[in-house]
Amino acid sequence: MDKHESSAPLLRARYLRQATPFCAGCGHGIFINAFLRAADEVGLDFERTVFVSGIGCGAWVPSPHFLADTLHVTHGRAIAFATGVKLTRPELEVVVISGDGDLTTIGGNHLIHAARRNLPIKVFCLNNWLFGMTGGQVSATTPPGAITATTPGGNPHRSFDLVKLARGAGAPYVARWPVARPRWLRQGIETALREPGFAFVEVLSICPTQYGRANRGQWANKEASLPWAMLSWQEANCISRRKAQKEGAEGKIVVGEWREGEETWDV
Ligand SMILES: Cc1ncc(C[n+]2csc(CCOP(=O)(O)OP(=O)(O)O)c2C)c(N)n1
Ligand code: SF4
Ligand SMILES: [Mg+2]
Repeated sequence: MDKHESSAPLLRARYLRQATPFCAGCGHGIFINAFLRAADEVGLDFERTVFVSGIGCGAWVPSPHFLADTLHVTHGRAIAFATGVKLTRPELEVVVISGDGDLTTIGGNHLIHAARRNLPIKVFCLNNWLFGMTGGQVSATTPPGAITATTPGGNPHRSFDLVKLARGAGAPYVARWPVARPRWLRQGIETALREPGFAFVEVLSICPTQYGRANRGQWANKEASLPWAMLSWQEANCISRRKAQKEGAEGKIVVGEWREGEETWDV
């Protein structure tokens, strides 16, 4: 048995104020599980940590659920508020947890400048490929061709590669992990929490309710429930960086971590 498994009730009592409101099968719930285990493992002191989030389902992860000081701020401005907290109280850990719409669409400008300045905060972006909370509208990370409430004929635009975006803006540590691989995710969160500088982690989440239903044809496993079909798709379509370097990554999503100073950032 995983050494963390037996401590689930303890972790809940120690770190959660109340039950979370997510739809059944939402990937954000898997993230919470992984995050709390990682935080416990690295000894993140919730008394000395400020969690900041914007608006959206992803933004509901820390606030009001975590037993810590949480700022639930204006949509798109989580990193702006986090910047203020870190500058005025540098001794505190500042952790931003929010969605792709919040951090990379309306709030993209704050993200690139925090990366450029190497602001010592941790940013976890829950990327479910659209605006989940507000009814499933297109975001900057919606894949081309995907059906959303505002792109019923398929998204005509390209999407951001968040790893390349954050890296291009100067982030010294960038990672991408899928919720379909909770162990990788947990270990990746641990590493990010230990980083001294700006750390950006793209969490490939899933939104069965909005994205999953609108794009039913994409999920190969037609017999499975939607969350399960989406997780199976994610598992089958993500490839570790190490494996991709040996085998190539054609058509796959490369997951892993990227550090400043490496020779190549391509894969
Ligand atoms: C200034 C402003 N514009 C728009 C909204 C409406 N709004 C609330 S959450 C949201 C998008 C959330 O998407 P994301 O951050 O990806 O989170 P998800 O729900 O997908 O987890 C939007 C557009 C708002 N609250 N404030
Ligand atoms: S709408 Fe989507 S992102 Fe929001 S709680 Fe439901 S499944 Fe999760
Ligand atoms: Mg989203």
